[in-house]
Amino acid sequence: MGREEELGREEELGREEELGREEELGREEELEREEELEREEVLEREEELEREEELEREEELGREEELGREEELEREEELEREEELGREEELGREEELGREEELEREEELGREEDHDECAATNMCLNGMCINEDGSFKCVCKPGFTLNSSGRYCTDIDECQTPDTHMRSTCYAAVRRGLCVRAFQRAVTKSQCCCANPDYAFGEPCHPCPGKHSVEFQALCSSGAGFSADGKDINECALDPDICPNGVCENLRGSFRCVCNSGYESDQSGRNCLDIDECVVNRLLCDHGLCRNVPGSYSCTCPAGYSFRLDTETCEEVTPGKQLT
Ligand SMILES: [Ca+2]
Ligand SMILES: [Ca+2]
Repeated sequence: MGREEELGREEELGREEELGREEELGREEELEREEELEREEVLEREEELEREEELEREEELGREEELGREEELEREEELEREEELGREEELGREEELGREEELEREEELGREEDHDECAATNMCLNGMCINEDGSFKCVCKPGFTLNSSGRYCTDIDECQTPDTHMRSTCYAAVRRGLCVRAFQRAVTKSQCCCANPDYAFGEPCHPCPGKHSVEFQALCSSGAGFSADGKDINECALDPDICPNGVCENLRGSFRCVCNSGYESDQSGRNCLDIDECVVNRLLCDHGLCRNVPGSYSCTCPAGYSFRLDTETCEEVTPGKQLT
């Protein structure tokens, strides 16, 4: 009896102890789990912080880029504003000039109020009205021409007129598409091209219109050798090197070359050609060897002969004669 009770109690105690241990174990496990959770949470929070920092960094970079772009835009806008101001200023200046011109015209008109013609509004437009006894005269501004009525000036369409007051460079020739031998004096197109259609004119330069072209006829209405205003072109002044081996002589509508000795002019009279003395005079350098040289000739006499200037021949050297 006593033993059974004791056994029962022991069993109970054992069970209780076991339960207590189990409970303790459970609590420990729970604690471990909690700790792990805490660790995980911390890690998660750290990761989140890192991500946030990265985002912030990215945002900042973005902002900086945006600022850079904004600055660029601002700079561009400023440049545009400056350009516009420049344009406005220019326009303003032009307007002012225009106003000044108008005032000048008005003053001019005002001064001659007592004389009727020039006082009329728009009289001698684009020009200057000059009062004369019982009459008047319009003097046009450059680039304008008097209208057939004589009462005002109209703009000259330079594109329609073959020659203008514009002066530029005249070139002696065009070689392989390049204008060569520029003349020093600036001339008008007709002063250049009507002198010689082989010339070239302008900057950039263009070959002159061909001799038989419509353009040439329009440009050189007075004919070759004359400028558009009908005046003779001084070819010698235009091209100082026009007569190599000669002297240029200006002629009305033309020119000619007066050749140096040893040269003769060709049929055109505009070129000086070397004379081949050896061919012209077969007796030249008799007994010797004649050699033509530009502007002259030379004689080579054989041994025992010497050149005599008076006869232009090689003569046998005789000791007796040499002494005399
Ligand atoms: Ca001439
Ligand atoms: Ca010669």
